[in-house]
Amino acid sequence: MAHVKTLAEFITERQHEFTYATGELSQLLTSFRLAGKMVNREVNKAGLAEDILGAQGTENVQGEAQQKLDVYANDLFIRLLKSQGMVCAVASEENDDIVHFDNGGKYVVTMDPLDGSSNIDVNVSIGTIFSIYKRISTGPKATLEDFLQPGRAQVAAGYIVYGSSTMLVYSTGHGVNGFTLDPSIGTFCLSHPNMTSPADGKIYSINEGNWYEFSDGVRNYIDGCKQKKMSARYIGSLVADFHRNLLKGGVYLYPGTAKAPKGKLRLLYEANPLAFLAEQAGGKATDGTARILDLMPTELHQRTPLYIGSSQMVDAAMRG
Ligand code: AFP
Repeated sequence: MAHVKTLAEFITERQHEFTYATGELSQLLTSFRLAGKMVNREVNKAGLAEDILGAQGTENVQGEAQQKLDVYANDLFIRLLKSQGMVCAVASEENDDIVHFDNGGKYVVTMDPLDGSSNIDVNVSIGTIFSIYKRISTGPKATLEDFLQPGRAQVAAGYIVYGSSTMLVYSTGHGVNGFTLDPSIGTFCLSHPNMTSPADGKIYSINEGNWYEFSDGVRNYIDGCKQKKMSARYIGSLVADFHRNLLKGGVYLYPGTAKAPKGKLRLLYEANPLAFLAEQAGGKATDGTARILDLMPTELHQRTPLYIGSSQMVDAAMRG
């Protein structure tokens, strides 16, 4: 039987590619690896456990109802990141403010611990998205500036998709690799080495329910997709939509609308990490005008329009 490479082995083997101290990356990723497995366990039994499934009764900073699994995943990722000492502070989509550990750690993390959580109750794929940045500030406490770095400064980014199988996909700026969780041994195994985004594709993903709010350019592009008989695929879980398009070739659009010119998605927790991965796979990510990774964030929970996926399709969508 051919030897299957585990995520732990792969990280150790490739840690020389990480720009900073050897060993730090493996410690950083260990939290995501472990938390991902634990969230996966809870997601898989969500239908059985009444105390996990369903709304928590609180709202997050975006004013969205928090599902119980959101809260579980957020607490778990924060606890594990705190325990390994490399991370000084975390900004999460689920928390109003930065969560400080005051430990002088060299890195900060931004994350969406459970993206697409309105899909939990209906058994549809959801995901975790994360970014790791080197701190700019020194001293025991991280600052807001540590988090307001442009996306091109990410030292690593990744996502976990909890779908028909659970996968962890990440990049440290040297390509993108994907690992599938083998539930029989509880280990992520290298299943998708050197993932590359097809330059073109046949799938477009957009919430067409917002049609009357879209600009003429966006409507023109969608009309063109229909004339070419392309396939419309939209899960409403960004990680799952992005993952499918990365494998098959496609474009995901969440443009600004008349009511919400900056769209819905968050720059720090969703757009930047996925833009980093898209570019590392040879794809593209823009806000309709500018490269996502060059945007200068001004606030933690900033929103941005997002055009992401196969490079030729992103270009065509921008032309309108
Ligand atoms: P939820 O976490 O509230 O389900 O939002 C998911 C999400 O941020 C992203 O994963 C989806 O692609 C997008 O919102 C869907 O938004 P619409 O429901 O407006 O299409």
